[in-house]
Amino acid sequence: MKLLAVGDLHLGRRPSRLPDDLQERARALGPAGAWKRVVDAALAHKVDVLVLAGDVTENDRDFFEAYRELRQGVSELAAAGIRILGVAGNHDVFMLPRLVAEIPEFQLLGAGGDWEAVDLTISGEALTLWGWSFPEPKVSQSPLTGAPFQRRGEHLNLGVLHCDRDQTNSSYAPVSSRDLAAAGLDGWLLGHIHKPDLVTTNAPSGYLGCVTGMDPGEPGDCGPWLVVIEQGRIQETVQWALAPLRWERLEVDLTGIAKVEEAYERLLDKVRELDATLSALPWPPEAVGLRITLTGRSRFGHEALSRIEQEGLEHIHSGDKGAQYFIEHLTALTLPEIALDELARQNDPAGLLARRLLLLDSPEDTPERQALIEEVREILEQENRDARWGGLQPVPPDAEAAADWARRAGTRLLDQMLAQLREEQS
Ligand SMILES: [Mn+2]
Repeated sequence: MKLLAVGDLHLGRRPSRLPDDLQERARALGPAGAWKRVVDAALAHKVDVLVLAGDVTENDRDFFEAYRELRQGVSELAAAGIRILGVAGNHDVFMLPRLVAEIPEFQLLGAGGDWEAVDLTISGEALTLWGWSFPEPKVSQSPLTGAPFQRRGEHLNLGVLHCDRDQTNSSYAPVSSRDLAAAGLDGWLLGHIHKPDLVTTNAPSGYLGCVTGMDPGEPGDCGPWLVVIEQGRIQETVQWALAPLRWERLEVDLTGIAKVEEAYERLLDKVRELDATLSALPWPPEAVGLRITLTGRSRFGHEALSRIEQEGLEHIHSGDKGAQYFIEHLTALTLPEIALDELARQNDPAGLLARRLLLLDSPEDTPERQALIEEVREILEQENRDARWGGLQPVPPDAEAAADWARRAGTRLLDQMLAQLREEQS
């Protein structure tokens, strides 16, 4: 039996951080395009069952858009004899039951927050799926409390749940890893967190993750998980990384470049290298957003950054399979070529800055370092208290985050100072 487990789809949501020239393809790169890829892959690989772990739709608005897309895919799957089951998450509490009422091929599990078990027997394999759906958008109690898992049958039993794991005070169905393990089922297919866990055959329990790149901060593979059941047990689990939009982080080391143009060449080499890997995947992405950091020791750090920005970030490379690569974010963390120790002996602003940068790399219990970091945290916290960021509920920086921030800001400033000095000298 082939079961395809699909995590957070969020139909109706548009991917964020897309450049202007990809805006017209936002639908194809977002959840709608990802869902189409899921349906096509499920048909091509002849899966038997498709399970959705909640947050299938983004919210109660955009009903018709999400409805049309879901309806289309479900009809195609159902026509091929594929069973479709799912639970509601915190995003689609009202939407999913409404959709399901109109799409009878889609079976909602555990409506209203009552655990439900469904027995499936397909090509000689028996499986019981346990599901629970959000009864309202916020649930502060663990749905595992009082769940009737003691009624489990002899054959394979898997749970499908949208929940917040190991977040005791969460309003999104908090459950503990320990309770999940103690529930007595053979595995858990979880929704809610967009970063996938490794769901292995030994421990087939974890977050399925989102189906296309939702957050530039979460790079790497996204897509549903195939679970192969044979002779009453899970034989194989594999993630189908079929996301049309993918986020990646790239580090480009500028050490040793002789002129600023070489920075762009090095960047393109890195992108080509990445594309060689990605275009060889079974489902190459259509667009790849890059978070790029320029590193190494070079006096061209700052200049390279503005040069790359001038060249344009929107479309830097077309891959072998036509994937479009764009830059989502670019930072220069290059260090000046001049040795800091040497510079630190100077009695000028550059020397003072160099001494402070060296201080950041001294042992953590150095009193001068601690004082410097306190000063930095004070500045960052003042910025956090600024009303403009109020809606984001900024987290106060810890000592290492403050040191990191100071290192970046200081390095950038030193880069600029040295460039200025060189200009004055020439
Ligand atoms: Mn959720």
